[in-house]
Amino acid sequence: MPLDVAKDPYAIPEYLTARIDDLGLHDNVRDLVNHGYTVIQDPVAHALTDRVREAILRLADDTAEPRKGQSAALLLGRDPVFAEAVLVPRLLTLVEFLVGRGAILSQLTSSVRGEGAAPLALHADNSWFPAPFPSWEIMATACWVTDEFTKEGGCTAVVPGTHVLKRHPNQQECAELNGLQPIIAAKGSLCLWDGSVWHGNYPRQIPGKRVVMHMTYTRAGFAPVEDYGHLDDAWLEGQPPELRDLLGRNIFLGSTTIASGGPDPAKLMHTQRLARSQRA
Ligand SMILES: O=C(O)CCC(=O)C(=O)O
Ligand SMILES: [Fe+2]
Repeated sequence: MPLDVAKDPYAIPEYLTARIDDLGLHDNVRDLVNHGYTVIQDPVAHALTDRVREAILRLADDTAEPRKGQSAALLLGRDPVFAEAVLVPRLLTLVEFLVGRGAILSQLTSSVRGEGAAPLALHADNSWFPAPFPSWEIMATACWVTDEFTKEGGCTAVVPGTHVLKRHPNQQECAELNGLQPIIAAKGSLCLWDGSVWHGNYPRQIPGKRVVMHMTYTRAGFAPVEDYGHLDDAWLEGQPPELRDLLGRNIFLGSTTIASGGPDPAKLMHTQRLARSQRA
């Protein structure tokens, strides 16, 4: 089945063709190529959805202030359902289409949004990379809808087609939100996008809780070659401060803990400053 955009990086690799055929994913591939996102229906995901939602709500209550009740992070291993959830066949196949064979789980976190929750600003998930983004995708993110995605309910919002621009939205684009569309999706849907497409979400205007699991996968090549996790603060004591930088200890990547429910805020701000200074 020919794709509308005939670009080499988007060609389906031979080893994936049979899986994409068998699982009936050609429409999803076409969405990803043409719009930068797609909504996946997988019976395995639908069967797990109630358990995913219950586990997130339970674990979000265990999170310390100020994120208590609003997020639970570092989810894999905290409930058996998550090990099943990261392997949903249709999701993994499309993740592989976007970010290659051997893709690595980068983040498994969640958000709980109640009535009045503020909108999330427009962004591309390639947040820590300068433009132009490479022609191939760095990362893929899926949002697992555990209730229902409606505009009033504060669903994800996307500007379809912006993935081909290969850059971040600028201030004016973030303010104007031209072309922004809601991703309307039923309970149990998986909304998947690449790291380049511009998206955010709508404020929540209705009672109840929007509970979403955020699943990020990245290319195998982005993992460090060597893991220096064993070099602790005691080892770093008295060493030049640049060594801490080189080991990534001052940036937010890897700083999420179960108790905090998200990355270290000071490190996140520091990383944002670093990323902004390298952007055009
Ligand atoms: O919460 C949402 O609707 C979108 C969150 C988001 O931007 C993401 O997971 O990349
Ligand atoms: Fe995002």
